[in-house]
Amino acid sequence: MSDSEVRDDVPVGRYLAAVREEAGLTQAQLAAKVTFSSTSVSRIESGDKSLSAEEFEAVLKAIGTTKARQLGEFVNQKWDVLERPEFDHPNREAMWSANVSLRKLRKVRDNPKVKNVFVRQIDLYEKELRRLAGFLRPCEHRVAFIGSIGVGKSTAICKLAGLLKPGETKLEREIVLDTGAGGTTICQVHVSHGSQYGLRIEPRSASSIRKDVEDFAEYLLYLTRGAAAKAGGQEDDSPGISKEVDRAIRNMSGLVEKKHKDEVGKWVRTDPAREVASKHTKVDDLAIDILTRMDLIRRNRRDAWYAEDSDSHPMQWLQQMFSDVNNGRSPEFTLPQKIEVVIPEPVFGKKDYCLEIIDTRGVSQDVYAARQDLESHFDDPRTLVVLCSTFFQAPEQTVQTLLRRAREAGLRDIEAKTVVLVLPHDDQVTQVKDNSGNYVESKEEGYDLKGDAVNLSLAQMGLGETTVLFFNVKEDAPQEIRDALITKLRELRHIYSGRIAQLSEAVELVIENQENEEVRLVFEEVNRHLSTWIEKHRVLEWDGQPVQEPLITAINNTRYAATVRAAVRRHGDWSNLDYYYQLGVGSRHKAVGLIGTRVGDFKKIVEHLMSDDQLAPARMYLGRILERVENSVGEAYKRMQFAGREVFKTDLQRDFDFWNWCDNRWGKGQGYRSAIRDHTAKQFEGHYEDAHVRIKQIINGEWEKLVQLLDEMIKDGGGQLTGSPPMAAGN
Ligand SMILES: Nc1nc2c(ncn2[C@@H]2O[C@H](COP(=O)(O)OP(=O)(O)OP(=O)(O)O)[C@@H](O)[C@H]2O)c(=O)[nH]1
Ligand SMILES: [Mg+2]
Repeated sequence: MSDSEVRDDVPVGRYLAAVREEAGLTQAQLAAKVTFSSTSVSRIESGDKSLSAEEFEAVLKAIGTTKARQLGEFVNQKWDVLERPEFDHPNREAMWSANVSLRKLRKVRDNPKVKNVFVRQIDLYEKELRRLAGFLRPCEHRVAFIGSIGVGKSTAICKLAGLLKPGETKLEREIVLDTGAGGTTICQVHVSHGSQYGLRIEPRSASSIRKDVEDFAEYLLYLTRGAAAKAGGQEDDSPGISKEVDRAIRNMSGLVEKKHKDEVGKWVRTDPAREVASKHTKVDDLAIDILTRMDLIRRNRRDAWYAEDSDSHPMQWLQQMFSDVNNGRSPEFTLPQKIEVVIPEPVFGKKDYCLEIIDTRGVSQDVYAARQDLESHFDDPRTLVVLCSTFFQAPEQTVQTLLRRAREAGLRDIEAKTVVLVLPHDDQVTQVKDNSGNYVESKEEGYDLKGDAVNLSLAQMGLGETTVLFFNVKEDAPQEIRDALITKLRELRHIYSGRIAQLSEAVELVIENQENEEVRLVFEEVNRHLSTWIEKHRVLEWDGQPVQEPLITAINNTRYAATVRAAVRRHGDWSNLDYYYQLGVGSRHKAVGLIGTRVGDFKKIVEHLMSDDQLAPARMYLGRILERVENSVGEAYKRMQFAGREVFKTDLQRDFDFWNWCDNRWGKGQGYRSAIRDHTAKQFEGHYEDAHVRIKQIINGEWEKLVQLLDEMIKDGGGQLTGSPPMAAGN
């Protein structure tokens, strides 16, 4: 190190303070070890005083820990390709390794003697290194809790995130988020770290609220007409909208059911909503009446923040505020589509990660679990999915459906990003019996036995590596679950740093072999094999399931006709039964069937080549090709899903004949759900020719893109075909 000042682009003082604290030294103790005063140490740490390189070295030596040595190395590192991360970045070493490898690649590229076959490898490795480092750089992650209504998601989240009102002994009074008998959380709730306690909402659109109110109104009219309506053909007594929304509309419009004692002391219930309904005959008129009572214009508040001088405890304030918003009881807030709960401490107490916990609206038995707001979490590579299950049924149906669907969607790394969280209540675990029919003797034994059963079910789905955790909120230490979730996130990130390590190894091989003629010939042979395969498979063979399959399944798995009716009222655009989302999924399934099968074939060829000892020098390279292809396929599936949704939306949403038919079918006798299901299936067979053609074109286009990617990686001259400049950033 020279005697110049320590680099000023690194907050050395802040890092030194952390390293000193970790070593258990006070500023005075450190000062005593070097020739500084305590004040100087303090000024260095706050960044007010700069250090010479010698002084810095002396301070690090005085601290004397491994961390101090690492800090010295870190400050001297030349981050010339990637941006320098923070010293406490959890994957700093992997990122450094990426930086070094990228630098080396740059140098190899500058060698005029390097042959084409190596240039293409350089391109591939560069793109992959940048992609992986790009994933690792941010430490933001989401942890999404998903499961059936009433399994205890909100309760578990509050226990884990410390959202607890002090001084309460009863569980439901202690929990800050709204909890109840099921059907409680009205929309997705995000818990994140901010400057103060508060709450922000994203409002639902006026038109979607109106649709909900129309459903509610139709249901009320049915109730007030009673038997007459039944004769007209309504086949069940579900309101269509969810329980959570029903409750909020009643609160917002002041039409809450009341309970009082009659003259003889018997409890009777009156429903003012029915009284209002009895004054109307038309759904529209009643809906407008209710909407007027809801006074949406006045409900324009979007956030609320805890006042420091408030008399109440922040948790008590948050609990009240959240409950008011979640139930539609606050006159200033409208129906939310998302609630953000902000707390002034890092979530889970983690400073090196920035976590956001997502509570989701429970999956009701009335509808199919395959909702976009839930499944989208699987597609986000940064989100950990926590599938919550009751104890006795673990892994319950909702969990299984979502996992099966994630597999069908062609997702990689499902096990790496999913946790099954089993939530035993009270003494449920003691009711487990072992193989000989005896009750278990301890909680651990109960968890073990149940864990085996859950693991077996998951293994039968081909997902045996999924983490299974047990959490009894009344007994088990939240810290253990927090730690397990963080470990899972670490492992998820570790997959990426592991891939960087493999790439770094591959880079070393390129450097070693760049002028080696023998190795070049091996690569050329490998590429010849792969090229032959590509030539044979340039065009996709068309067949497979119809795109409407998941939609038909979703209609079929809906319990009440009123739910299907509610989707029809919205021309298919409804979160509980979303026609377009399911058609997007259907299009994705088609891509998985066609492209996925092809890629599976390709993988076999690559693995075969990798097992050939004569081609050993190309193993690393082949592995990287596979990795790149698999990642690109995953991206293609996501694009396909999005495109499928949009393509059908254009045609189907405007198909007024179709929707009119579905609308008119309501009230004309039993079997509404199957009638709509069959009519929908038939409609897709004979209509939307353009949309079907478009889907085919898009899937073919995605395959062409993948083939082009392979060409670029493998074929002679492919590198030039891309037209991309050397060292293009990202992928
Ligand atoms: N006895 C007992 N009750 C529990 C436990 N965990 C949750 N509960 C209760 O179960 C009910 C449902 O819990 P919630 O946390 O509201 O469940 P949820 O999954 O968020 O429900 P939704 O928001 O409706 O999907 C509440 O009444 C909780 O108080 C537990 O470990 N023991
Ligand atoms: Mg909840």
